[in-house]
Amino acid sequence: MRLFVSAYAPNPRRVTMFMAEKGITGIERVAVDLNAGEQRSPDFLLRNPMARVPVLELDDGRSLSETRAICTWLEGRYPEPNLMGRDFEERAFIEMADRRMELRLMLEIAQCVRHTHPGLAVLEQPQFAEFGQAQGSKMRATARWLDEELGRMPYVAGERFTIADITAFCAIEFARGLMKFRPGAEGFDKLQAWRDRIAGRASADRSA
Ligand SMILES: N[C@@H](CCC(=O)N[C@@H](CS)C(=O)NCC(=O)O)C(=O)O
Repeated sequence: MRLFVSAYAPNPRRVTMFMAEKGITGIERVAVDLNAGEQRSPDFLLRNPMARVPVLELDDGRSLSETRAICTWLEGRYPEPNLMGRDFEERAFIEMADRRMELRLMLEIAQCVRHTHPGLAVLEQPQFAEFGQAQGSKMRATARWLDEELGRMPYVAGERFTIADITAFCAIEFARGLMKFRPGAEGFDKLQAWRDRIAGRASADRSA
């Protein structure tokens, strides 16, 4: 198997952190240079016509993309430790939390950065700065809500560490770099404390 990734990109990081939590080793990593447009090369488009990383190439040659789908596959192949739910009910609640993190927090951060940061102009054309700034405000509203949630429970989906924490953490870390977002500096103390706790996990180490 091979995993197509890109340095500093948050979605591939979700998969590599998920793998580190499970202690999965032996999957070769192939670096895709997004700034050079390698994700739009004919070869790569055969793997993922959406021109995005991550992509997991399976042993039978098929390519699986979409971060959550890759994690679902890995969870099935390497069930322990469980990160996506043990029964249908737990799976549903974890999916709810994870999709909120992906479709709100991560997407708002990605849209903000892609439309406001000069370094992302190579990936996003045209850039709409006003739209990007509005996404930044929406992200802060989501962060405020998450901060309150984390006052009631220790992890994003409840009482234990799950894929939803990985999605949220990778989003926040991306915002930390490119939006200079520090939850504590904006009054989100519980979000900051959660972030610092997750950052202490071995899987949060980029080289993991
Ligand atoms: N929905 C996709 C999103 C993947 C995605 O947006 N990947 C970014 C890197 S984090 C990418 O490949 N960007 C390349 C581009 O915009 O051309 C997933 O969940 O994997």
